Amino acid sequence: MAKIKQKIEKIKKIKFVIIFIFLFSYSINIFSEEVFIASFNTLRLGVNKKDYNKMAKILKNFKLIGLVEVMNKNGIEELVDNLEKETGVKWKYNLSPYKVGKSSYKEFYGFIWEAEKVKLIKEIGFYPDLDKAFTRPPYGAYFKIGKFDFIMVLAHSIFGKKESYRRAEAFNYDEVYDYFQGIDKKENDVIIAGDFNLPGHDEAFEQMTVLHKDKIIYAVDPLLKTSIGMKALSNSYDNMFLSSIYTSEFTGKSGTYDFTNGDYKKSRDSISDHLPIFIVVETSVDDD
Ligand SMILES: [Ca+2]
Ligand SMILES: [Ca+2]
Ligand SMILES: [Ca+2]
Repeated sequence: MAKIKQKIEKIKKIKFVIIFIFLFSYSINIFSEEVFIASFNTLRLGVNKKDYNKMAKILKNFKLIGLVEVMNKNGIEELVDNLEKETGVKWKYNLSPYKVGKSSYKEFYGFIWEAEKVKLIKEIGFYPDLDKAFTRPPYGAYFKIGKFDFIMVLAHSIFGKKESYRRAEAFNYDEVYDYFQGIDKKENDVIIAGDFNLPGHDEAFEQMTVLHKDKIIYAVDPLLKTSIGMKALSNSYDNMFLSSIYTSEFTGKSGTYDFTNGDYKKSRDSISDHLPIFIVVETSVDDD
């Protein structure tokens, strides 16, 4: 009899522990605030013909989106107008102060965000590319979502005639990271996002992804294709790099947003030849 009683006591204890674990993890979930941050190569926004309403339907899934290949202010403003119509809430944008590139082709970098959720703390500006290592020097701004504040840097690497041109540029991204990391001693969240014209695991990024003391990772799996060919998705060119030491706010969840529905040509003609890529971050805490 005593043995049975003991057993029941034991079961009660286990039950209590299980309930406690359940409540504990549930309470974490109550306070969790996961937010999707994206980057997107828009394929000449403002110049190419676009279905802006469809584009807004795609991008409304994210709270902050970094844009490359923005050709003019009208394009980004039309996108913001459509996002506001689609979501019923206010959106804002930031455009780099000038276009960058070769004399034959230049583009702006841009950010768009849902105004209630995301705050632009400060525009930081271009990477001071003294060695002229980049055709389009990366551009950064300082944002805050919930408690999570971070510097988001946009990059659009050279495509060039050969892969070696792209690699030559890619070797310098560790210096871009160091520059933006060095801007603020206390703030250490730096996310470099955009179209790199190389997959994240390319050896040209190894100064960052293998050798850097901040243990920088690429967030999007290179097995995921991020650009749209005529008959299929192709190449994993878009990604985000961040420090796995400092940016523990990154949940490890990331991906591409495939809006093509298998219709590649129409997608290219009306939206872009790239998919948006994203990371999911936890915004209820910030450690720096
Ligand atoms: Ca921070
Ligand atoms: Ca720093
Ligand atoms: Ca952090």
